[in-house]
Amino acid sequence: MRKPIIAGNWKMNKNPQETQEFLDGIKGKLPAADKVESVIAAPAIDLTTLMAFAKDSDLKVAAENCYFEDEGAFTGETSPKALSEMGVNYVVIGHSERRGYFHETDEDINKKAKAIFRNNMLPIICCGESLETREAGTQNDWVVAQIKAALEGLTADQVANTVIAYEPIWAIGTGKTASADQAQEMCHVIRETVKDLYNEQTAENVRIQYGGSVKPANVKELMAKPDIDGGLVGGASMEPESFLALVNYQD
Ligand code: G2H
Repeated sequence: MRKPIIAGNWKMNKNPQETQEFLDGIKGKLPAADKVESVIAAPAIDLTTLMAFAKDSDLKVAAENCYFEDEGAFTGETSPKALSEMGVNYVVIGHSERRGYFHETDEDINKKAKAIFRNNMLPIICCGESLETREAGTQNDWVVAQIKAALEGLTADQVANTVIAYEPIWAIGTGKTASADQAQEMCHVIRETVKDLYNEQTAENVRIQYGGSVKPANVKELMAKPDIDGGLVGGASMEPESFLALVNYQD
């Protein structure tokens, strides 16, 4: 039985003070950790504030990126080792904004996934096709190739603990959500890919999120789909009330 995982992705928004205000708003209102995993992925400058809150609550914390080396002369990068030492649980990698604006490659993402496991954290690996690819009808091949490249060399045990986020680029921040059926279809393709690469048990355990204009109004329908285990949510995760409505979608 896979545990649902709803993760906010704040992108490059909120400073530490705004982070604290958000946390004051969700205090005592998260679902029990055995029901739903509630995660916030935040800019590196906000992680200390989030970790201070997380130690006494059911909130899990994600970084939005890290480098694939543990330390060294890499000015401006974030060390996965340091994130792990802070107690950070997850790192989001391969978001389409990082692939697009910062030229992150499948190879970088694979190296980052390995660095995250090496440092005892778990990756949330994003994948997804552009509108052009969807209109050409080649979205399944595109996403399967991204998944194969990202998981290259990972063990079955590691993949069973990985979170994969399917985010069609045409649905990100556009208000255009993929229909629940479109999202389910691709999440199923991803699970079948994991089964082909590893085995049935690994495919049963890997958790797959949908991301792209998820909001309180559509979260229930998406979460009812058999291969959708969670959401990666940008815009609708920014305010306490909306984030709480998402993580408490079962109520
Ligand atoms: C997709 C998503 C968060 P939004 O990027 O990962 O953002 O929910 O605003 O579409």
